[in-house]
Amino acid sequence: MFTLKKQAGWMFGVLWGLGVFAVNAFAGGGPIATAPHVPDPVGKRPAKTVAIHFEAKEFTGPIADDVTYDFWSFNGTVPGPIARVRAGDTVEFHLSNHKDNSQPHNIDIHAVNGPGGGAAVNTAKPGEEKVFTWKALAPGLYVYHCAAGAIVDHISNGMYGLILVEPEGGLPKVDREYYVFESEFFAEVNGGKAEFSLQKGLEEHPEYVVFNGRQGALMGDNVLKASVGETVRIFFGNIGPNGISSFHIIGEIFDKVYVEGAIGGTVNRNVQTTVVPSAGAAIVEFKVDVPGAYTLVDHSIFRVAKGAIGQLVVEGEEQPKVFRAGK
Ligand SMILES: [Cu+2]
Repeated sequence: MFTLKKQAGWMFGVLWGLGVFAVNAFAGGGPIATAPHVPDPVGKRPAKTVAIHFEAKEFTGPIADDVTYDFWSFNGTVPGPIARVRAGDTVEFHLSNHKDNSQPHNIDIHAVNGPGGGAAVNTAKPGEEKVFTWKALAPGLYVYHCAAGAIVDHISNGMYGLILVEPEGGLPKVDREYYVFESEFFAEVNGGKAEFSLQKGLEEHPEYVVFNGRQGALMGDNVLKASVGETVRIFFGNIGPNGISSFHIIGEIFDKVYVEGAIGGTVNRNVQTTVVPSAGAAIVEFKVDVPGAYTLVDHSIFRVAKGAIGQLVVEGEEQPKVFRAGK
């Protein structure tokens, strides 16, 4: 979570000028952030009109150590940003398609009530911008994705992410929030280059299954962090495109799971592993009681070897009444 909102005016200008606005909580003028970060809570503000700006961007980047992939993305990251609005907001959504791209792109937002989740009216050719306006009627955590062309290649190449529609009054306060997104990549790998394979998609044999767009995105210097006693909320999405995720954190129990990302429906308590369907989401919350490294996995455990692993490192004093070696 960020405290940028209060100082956003001048700070945005300064950081942008310095070229270090990597977190881009407000890049493009909307309430968005780049994984694993999450925009500030909407909280108790009244409903209003919110402008969100996405840009379809094709780029080449790492998918694993020493292996690159030609990604298609929203805003140049995989997954795309997480956007945050509240129920009752009217969203003026701008989708531009970078002029250097090879493909038309659009966006199907699962939070939208309307044809194609918006995709029926927002397909943009390279160099074009499309705008559509929709009202967020139902709170929840929703997937968005590109649905242009044959769809499968646009989804498989990285065009997806999450939008959170908060309920009126906001979600309960927590200490930390993170954005984690699981996806499969179907590829033939040759000489440091992974190339999309339609055949592997049809066979449902992913070469990579990753959190936040590449192997190692949540490992090493990029682990998630928390302190003993804090409550952590993870906004978790899974695109598939084929696989159902069995999201689990080794050594933790989810105190609360907003099942299938629904807000206002069932909240399950004391959950070990939660099922997240293709193009679905879940919100999990848990208090971290004991210091140490906690490993995020898709517990369809062979997928760990394909990249479905990350870590949350918890710092603080040992809590021997909760956990200790020996008697
Ligand atoms: Cu696309």
